[in-house]
Amino acid sequence: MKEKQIKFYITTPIYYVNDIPHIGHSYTTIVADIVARWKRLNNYDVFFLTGTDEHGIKIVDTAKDKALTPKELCDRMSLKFIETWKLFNISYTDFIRTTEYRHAIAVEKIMQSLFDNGLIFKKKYEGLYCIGCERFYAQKDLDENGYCYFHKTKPLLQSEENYFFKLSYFRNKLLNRITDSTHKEYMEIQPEERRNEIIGKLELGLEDVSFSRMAVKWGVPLPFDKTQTVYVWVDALINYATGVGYPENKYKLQKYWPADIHLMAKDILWFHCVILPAILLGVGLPLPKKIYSHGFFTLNGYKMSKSLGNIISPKELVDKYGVDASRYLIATVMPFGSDGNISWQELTLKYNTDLANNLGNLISRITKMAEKYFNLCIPNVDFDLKLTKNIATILKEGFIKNMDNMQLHKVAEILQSAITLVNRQIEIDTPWKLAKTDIDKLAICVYSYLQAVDIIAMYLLPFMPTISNKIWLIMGASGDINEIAKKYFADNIIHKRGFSKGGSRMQLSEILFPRINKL
Ligand code: ME8
Repeated sequence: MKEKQIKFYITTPIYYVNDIPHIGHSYTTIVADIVARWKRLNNYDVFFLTGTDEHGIKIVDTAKDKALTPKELCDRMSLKFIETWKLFNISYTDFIRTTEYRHAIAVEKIMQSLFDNGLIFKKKYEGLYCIGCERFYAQKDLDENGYCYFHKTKPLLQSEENYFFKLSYFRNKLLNRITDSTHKEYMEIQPEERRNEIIGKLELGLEDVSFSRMAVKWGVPLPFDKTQTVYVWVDALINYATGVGYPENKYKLQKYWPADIHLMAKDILWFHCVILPAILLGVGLPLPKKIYSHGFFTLNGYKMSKSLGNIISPKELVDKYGVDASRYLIATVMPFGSDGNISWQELTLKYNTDLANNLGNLISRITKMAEKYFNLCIPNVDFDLKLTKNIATILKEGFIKNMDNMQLHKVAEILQSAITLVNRQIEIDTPWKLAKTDIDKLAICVYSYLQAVDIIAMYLLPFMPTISNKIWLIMGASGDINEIAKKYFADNIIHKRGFSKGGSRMQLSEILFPRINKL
């Protein structure tokens, strides 16, 4: 009987189309992809949603600057995100655009429900608005010169009559869901220090927020007052429900809702931990299970963004390191949760150390040995299980412990230690001496290295989907690596005959990770 799959719903933010995709956006999306792939390999029914945020004043202004209509800008720029995710081999289930019809229906339905539930009221409002963030700020939230911390620009005074959401009504409920881990709808926020910041702010009190705009025409009109459009952030947050079928596809919604993980950087945590859950409470939808925020990639201490002109483009990165290596480097170069100042030197150093010198070198040594002593034919012997079992244990424990917490830099360390272990075993065995004294023992050694590398390749799959498959073929392993890995992760049995079968042929390979000499 087929085992029932557990669902796993993971999301990235939907990115604004005023900016071109850079490695900041790529970081979140690649991390989400690695986790999604890992979950699929562990037999979860994964729904992975990403997309673009296409309404609001920022988009209108950018389109005007480029002499385009907002729709033309959105079509062009959302395509750039789709192309970038294709470049990085991102395995999303759906790509949502907030200008799609299905999304307008969802936004209208939610706004109408909030209105019908008595949670929306009209009020005149005056405040300081940062267009970069698309939000109002109190003076105390700005720096000493009155500038936004994220965009280094001065928010402008805006005043209009808007529809407000009774956010204050949800303060205690939210605090309860965030702090009481025994609550059946407990919402976990990570990392801990960000969670504490959110709790601290909630404890100070919550003010009602404006949920509509009179002056912004590029948005979804309010169903109960067509002269105003829905505030872009509310429109954006609803994408997570639209993506899994809200409101019409009840089956899909029931299957995947709520999200198991909403992933993002710290800049937009408040919206996800406070505004989104309050909307969901207001319409009676369950709250997300986990909200994970990571740090910023910074260049010269500033968050990377097009407006600051300090971006590294995905194409530059892939041209230099290749697709799979770029995925690995971006996802593991900084600890998840902290900020990381990034440089080409640092990336190249990590590429040379982890990939060219450790993994690449291991594959090349084993293939050379197999070619020289066995003409690339896998020896037909029983292998020594000790090395393989060690590798399997290190990897299994490391992945289980760190993958669900997104600690991908730790997972990378564990992968590297497993690779180092095989490299070290080769030094201990001294195959070049055995070739002269004990060819049977050499056969057992080489066969053991192959089995160990097969297991490493399976664990590398979420990070390097193409190169793992290549390594699998080089090692002469047969069958679809993805299917075999699924079975292996489920029962965790290393059979004495292994994955690379005795008598099969290995393949010679090009150098997988050519060393880069210029830092
Ligand atoms: O905020 N370092 O969109 P956005 C790390 N549309 N991550 C970065 C980054 C950097 N330098 N720059 C961007 C929005 N990111 C809204 C979201 S969701 C309902 C609406 C990533 O285009 C990171 O995930 O400004 C951050 O949270 C997101 O891009 C912001 O993307």
